[in-house]
Amino acid sequence: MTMEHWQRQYEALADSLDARGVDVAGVLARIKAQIIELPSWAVGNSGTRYGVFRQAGAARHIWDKIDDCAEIQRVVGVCPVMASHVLWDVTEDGRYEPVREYAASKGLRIGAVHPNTFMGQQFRLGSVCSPEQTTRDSTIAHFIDCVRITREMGSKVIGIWLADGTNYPGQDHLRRRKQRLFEGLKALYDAMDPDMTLAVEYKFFEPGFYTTDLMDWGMSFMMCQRLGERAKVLVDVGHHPKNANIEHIVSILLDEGKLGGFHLNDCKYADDDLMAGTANPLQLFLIFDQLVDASLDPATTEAAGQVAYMLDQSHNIEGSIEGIIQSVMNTQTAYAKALVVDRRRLAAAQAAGDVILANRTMMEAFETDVQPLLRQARLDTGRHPDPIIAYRESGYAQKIAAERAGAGIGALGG
Ligand code: RM4
Ligand code: MN
Ligand code: MN
Repeated sequence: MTMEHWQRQYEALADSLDARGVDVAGVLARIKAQIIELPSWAVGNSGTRYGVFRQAGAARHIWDKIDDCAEIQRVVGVCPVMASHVLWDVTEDGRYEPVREYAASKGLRIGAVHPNTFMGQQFRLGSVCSPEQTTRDSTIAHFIDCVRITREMGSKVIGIWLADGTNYPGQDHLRRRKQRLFEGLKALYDAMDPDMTLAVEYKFFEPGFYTTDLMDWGMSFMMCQRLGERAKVLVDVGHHPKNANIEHIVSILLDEGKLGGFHLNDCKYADDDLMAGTANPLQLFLIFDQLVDASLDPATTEAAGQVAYMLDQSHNIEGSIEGIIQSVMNTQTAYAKALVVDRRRLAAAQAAGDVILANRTMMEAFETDVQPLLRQARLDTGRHPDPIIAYRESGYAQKIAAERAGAGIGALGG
């Protein structure tokens, strides 16, 4: 495709959106201003519990991860932030400041910092919910250390996911576990700097198969309410029972000012961690529709503006870097479609009880090909209109495959 062809496509789309009453310049500006955090843990090798398919050039350590994230940002332009998992992103000599500095030298800052309380032997029965006092104490010590790490990384957000749960009825006392959960989270919350935010992630099962201590948004929400204003719910798209209405959850959290952020990915069955927007693009669009709607309502503009968007996925068969780029693009697509909803027509249809027209208005936006808009946003910022092509043409994959030959770390990835 030629530049002229892209230009014509953009002009045709802009005309039809204009006729729909969409402020095209405003939409373009919002597409360019979107920020999606890259998951440091997704660029290394990852796998399933059955095995790991090693990728040529997979990141071996934190420096490679930063290089890879910087390369992704070079082609997409909306990801100047790298989210971090503390245990996997430390330097060889146990430091974090050099991580921030090296990232900054590559044009990246560190986003949400994720403590790790699921990989040590002591966590067999849980972390803060464990019946063992020593495990609870050492978890809290790790939490407090994470506040220091977050500071050293120059971040203001801690994203917490706990693997706590039980496998069998009777294994532990459920109300006691709930009480321990609050105590542990409170210790973390109280240790945070006043300008830090805690994002509390939930997941309905796994690794616990009978109970999970932070099992759903209600549980996260309740903990956050009790903790205070700077504690908010983190929604990982893949952490719900099948067919849960995530956009409805999102709307309620936005209205309560309690939506902290997202872990974006997609799933067919459970916590599959597939590329965002691949299994259920309609769902991703409907989630972004709620976010855009809230951003336009003065009552929720601020709450919507504070939401952090992170990718949390793992690339088992596709190349990690391309998988992440594709997820970014799919997320941009969902956002752009939400931005072109004819909200005046929708509001009128809702008020008139016109169910058909209301739903058609939504579907009209979902079915709009927004790629010309996204390409234009990239061209305007000096980028190739197709980040995957830009990446493939750069020779970066060949370069890292040659440079990193031989070794590969087994990063797990959420
Ligand atoms: C969990 C959850 C967390 C991620 C871990 C590794 O399922 O998604 O966000 O950090 O996996
Ligand atoms: Mn997650
Ligand atoms: Mn997960």
